[in-house]
Amino acid sequence: MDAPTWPAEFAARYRAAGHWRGETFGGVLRERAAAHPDRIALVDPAPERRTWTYRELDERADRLAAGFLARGIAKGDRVVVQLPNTGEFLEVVFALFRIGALPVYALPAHRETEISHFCSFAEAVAYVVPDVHAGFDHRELAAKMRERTPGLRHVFVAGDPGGHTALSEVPCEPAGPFDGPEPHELAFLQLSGGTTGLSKLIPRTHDDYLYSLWGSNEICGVDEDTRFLVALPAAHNFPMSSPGWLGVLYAGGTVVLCPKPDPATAFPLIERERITMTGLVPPLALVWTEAAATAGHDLSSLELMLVGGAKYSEQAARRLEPALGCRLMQVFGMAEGLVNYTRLDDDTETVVTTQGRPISPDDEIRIVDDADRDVPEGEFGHLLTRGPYTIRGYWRAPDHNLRAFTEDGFYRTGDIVRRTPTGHLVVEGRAKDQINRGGEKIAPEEVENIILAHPSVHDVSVVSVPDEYLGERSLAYVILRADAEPLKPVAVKRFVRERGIAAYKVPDLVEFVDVFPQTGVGKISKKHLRSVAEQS
Ligand code: J2J
Repeated sequence: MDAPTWPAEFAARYRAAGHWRGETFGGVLRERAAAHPDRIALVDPAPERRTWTYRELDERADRLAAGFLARGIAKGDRVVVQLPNTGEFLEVVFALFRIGALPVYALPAHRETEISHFCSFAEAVAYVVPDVHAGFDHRELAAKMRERTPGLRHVFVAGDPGGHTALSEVPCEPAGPFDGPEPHELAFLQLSGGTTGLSKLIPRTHDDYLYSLWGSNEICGVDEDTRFLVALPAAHNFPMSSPGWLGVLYAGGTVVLCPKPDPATAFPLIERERITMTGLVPPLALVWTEAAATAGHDLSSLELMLVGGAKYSEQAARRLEPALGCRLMQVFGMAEGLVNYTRLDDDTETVVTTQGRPISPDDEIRIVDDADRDVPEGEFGHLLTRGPYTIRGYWRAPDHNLRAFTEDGFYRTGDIVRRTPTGHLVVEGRAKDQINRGGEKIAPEEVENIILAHPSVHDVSVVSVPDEYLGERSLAYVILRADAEPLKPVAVKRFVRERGIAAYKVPDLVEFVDVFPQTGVGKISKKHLRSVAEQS
């Protein structure tokens, strides 16, 4: 088996409670297309405004699915999808959902290091890319991946294909019915933020994810009148599911894709498309809050703004509602499952000082000390969780799963939280070795391994340092070899960048030191390093 799943008695309980409804993504789109074929499902505003009705999206997914099948992509196959916020992204994933092939959601910022890992670890048969995005030619990267990954049989390009296959050539007439996935089967592989080296893959089923969608829709008030702006990268779990574009399509609303999340791009779209809801990470929420007063755009259609992905400061949270003229909802979620929201009827204090409470009455929450003993109510500790949409294990990672999950199936989130008397969680910090750079997660070990490959470097430790705008930035402490020529910080950064890695993982700061602070057992103390960094 590729990943542990819910024990039978839990699955039966979640079905009996009505959480798992026995639907699939492909089936849901089909039903919505039958119920309201001519309603607009999707708007891609750039470079020319394109729209898809529910019927068009459904037909398009069918034709693409037929084309993928004809090229030998089958149920259970993995397909790395790296597309920006464009209509093709949704067409491709719905086509794959229909076949039961599993999208592996790469982010547009990912480069050689990450993509190579996804292609080889997931044993992907296909890789879907744009031609050129944000000045980067994805076709060249794709060519390298094909050379390096023998099982990678296809590269599909949205746009000019170069030497690969144009996505526009793929669709064809469906040749007849085929076996799609069952509701309890996997729908896709989402990415973990990662703590130990490269990202783990998160196996999500149709049943469990769809439950998190309709639970989110209820809480956020999503319905067919919702017009949702996808401002963050559509492949990220937050804009996909909380309630995200998948939640909005589930409810029969309209999804509008935003090519870039800056106010200059987003505000005119909000005005023109009469956007009612969107979601942002805290640094962007800050920028929008500051820009709203002078932007000169009518944002009055906006009813709800979700902010999550990283800690949102109370002061910033207090300023959002008056500046943007909409409700704020904080969301504390994770691609592994558990999602918490403040509620529409929570008072302002709760909305600005907490990160919300779980979606489901069947989300089990434990807050424990280092020895896994429950802490007294109201005190802070490690957050463990188990429930109807939280995975029981990562994909093909049995050793890691032993550490990341308790024996009875609770996921160790790595977050330090406390619970208020109303059941809301407050995120106090993090125990996992991860940097949260404005919502973008960095596994220090992944960056350390790259820097260690530099011939002049003896040792390295990457830690987070506080940052007013991003919350955290990354700092690499580097010990050079005794015989090495001195290096400049910029040379280390260039070395990392040239290795091919997402730009947000390149260390913001580099400092050369002679020794790291040590703990009693001789291991580098990240906690200590962080406090040294904070004082300097
Ligand atoms: C503090 N830390 C937070 C918050 C996430 C909705 C929203 C976010 C994500 C996400 C998501 C936080 N305050 N409000 O998938 O559906 C940190 C925690 C958490 C980790 C998960 C969703 N919201 N975090 O951010 O998988 O440390 O999901 O464990 O990217 O982000 O990261 P990720």
